[in-house]
Amino acid sequence: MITAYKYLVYKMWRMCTVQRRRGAHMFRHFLLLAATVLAATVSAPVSAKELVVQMRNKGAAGLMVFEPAFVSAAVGDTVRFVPTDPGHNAEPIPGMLPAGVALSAGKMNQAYVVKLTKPGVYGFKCLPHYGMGMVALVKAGKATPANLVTASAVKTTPLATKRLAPLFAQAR
Ligand SMILES: [Cu+2]
Repeated sequence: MITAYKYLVYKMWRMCTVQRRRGAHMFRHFLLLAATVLAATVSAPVSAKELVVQMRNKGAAGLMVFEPAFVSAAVGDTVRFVPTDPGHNAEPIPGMLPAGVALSAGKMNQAYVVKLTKPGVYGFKCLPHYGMGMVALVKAGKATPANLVTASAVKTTPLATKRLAPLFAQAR
């Protein structure tokens, strides 16, 4: 009888120990998971995106187009102009960049990558087809661009002006 009682106590104690160990084990797992999630949240800020604009001979808007012609991005994002069709380049339209931003011109038939370092609107043209209205507008940041008024006042070719109007309207 005493032996049986002892055995029962021992058994209960064992069960408690196992439960406690399991509990500690689970708790450690939980801590590790929590730490991992926290680390991922803290060390990985909203990752910067790369937005692609194609340079094409023909698109939905007609002949000689950047597609899409309007890009809404975040500061820190990158825009990559890719030469889908040959015979194009991308370069900034003078007077259509945020204050303090200077960009070189892209080369013919080559990808042109622009990092959006400041908020505002960035206007681009294809040099050979500027007269045909091959232009693109990039907006960086959510707010109404500080350089929207000055950028939209820049004199461009008649067809570029025509295509830029709805793009500036989207940038507001
Ligand atoms: Cu072109």
